[in-house]
Amino acid sequence: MQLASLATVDSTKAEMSMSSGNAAQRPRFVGGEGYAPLTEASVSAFLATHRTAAEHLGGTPADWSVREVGDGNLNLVYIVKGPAQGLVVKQALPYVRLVGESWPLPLDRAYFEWHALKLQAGAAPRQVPQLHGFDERRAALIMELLEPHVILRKGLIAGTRYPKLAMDTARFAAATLFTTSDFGSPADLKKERLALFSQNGALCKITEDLVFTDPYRVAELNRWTSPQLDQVAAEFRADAPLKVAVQELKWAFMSRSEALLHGDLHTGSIMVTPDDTRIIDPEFAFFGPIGFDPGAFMANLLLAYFAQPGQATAGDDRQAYRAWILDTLEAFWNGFEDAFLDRWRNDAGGDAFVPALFSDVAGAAEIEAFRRRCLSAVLVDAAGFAGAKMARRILGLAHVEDLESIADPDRRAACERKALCMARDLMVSRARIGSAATIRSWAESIAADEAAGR
Ligand code: SR1
Ligand code: MG
Repeated sequence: MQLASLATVDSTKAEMSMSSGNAAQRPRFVGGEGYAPLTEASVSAFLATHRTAAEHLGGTPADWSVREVGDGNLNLVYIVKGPAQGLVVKQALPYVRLVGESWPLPLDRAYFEWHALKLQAGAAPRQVPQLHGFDERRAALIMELLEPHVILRKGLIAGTRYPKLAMDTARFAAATLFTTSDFGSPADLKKERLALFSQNGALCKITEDLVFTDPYRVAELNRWTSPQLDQVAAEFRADAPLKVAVQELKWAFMSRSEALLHGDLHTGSIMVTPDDTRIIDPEFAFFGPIGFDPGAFMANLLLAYFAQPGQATAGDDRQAYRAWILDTLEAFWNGFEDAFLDRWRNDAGGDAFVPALFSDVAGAAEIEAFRRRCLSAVLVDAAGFAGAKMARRILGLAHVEDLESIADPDRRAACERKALCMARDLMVSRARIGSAATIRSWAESIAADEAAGR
């Protein structure tokens, strides 16, 4: 297949299958002639060239309204509405939007996001946005407009409960991680996918630097609530056991290609209503340790939890809501474990742990015990990754609105100190975690500890 010759790819003829045998080729489709950042003025003309998208919108380009709504760190995001329906155009910029053109970033990430979305749609069809097309020259995905969904992080700041969130996210994570692992995929397919997503290295490097390294050294782009957190930031940089723990986690992230990760499963990558949960933005997708995605989700629930005192008002102290966040964390982990084990017991299509080897009574008992040990180890990993993901949002470059929206710096720093205390415990003491209830009890005891916030 000549990737460079495909100017546009409608989802209806997305012929680049994951098993086409071309996975090891370096994609050559982005950044060449024809790429330019879209603007509100140019999006309609762009979509007019995409038959599927144009039909979806209805009417003519003159009838379409366009609004740029991207509030993430990397891309342009346009909402386009036509007389019939709406859609979203997400376009990669050739640099990190948060920082500017001084930090170049490959447009290829849109290609990996497109492939990841297709794989995720196969594993968890109701939980990703529908793809309408992919324009490789412009590094732009055309997708379903999720309405009336909101970004989960904003819902957590507003104090909204989402009854389906825990189980939907658990099922998404279990389905995508299991089916792409050696438990769920034949070895040749796993390796083919691994070869493809290994090329998303620039996005991995962001995580390697910003999550696992920069918060533990002096780095130009680091920032924190200062002067309130100056002391604790210095303590993190001097904390040898913590630095070993976080580098051990980094090594796991870099070397353990266990399953296709979403790679950035924070609460800004989830769109919700009380009845529906959709996972968006898998541009950081690559093969890594299974615990990384569950850890990212739990980290961001914990950040929301520790931010709640900063969101409290005279009429709502947020205590009940905080408890709901921890209920969600526990239900998520337990749901993930159950769903992953269920698939492993009943749908083991991979080449690792061949079911026929364990068909007798003794074998069945032994493999079941192994499966449970394996999920316990994934929880320990997830807890460690959660700690690393929390600390980077307080001491590193990219922060989260949960905490940033707390205007009073003393109040914000009190929340952040407790979150950092939790983050450190999760990394350094993760081997002691036997269940999600342990994570809950650690969070509750740090939240109740006046000294931890000082
Ligand atoms: C420079 S990019 C900063 C962060 O934004 C993304 O959401 C990822 O989490 C990344 O680390
Ligand atoms: Mg994102």
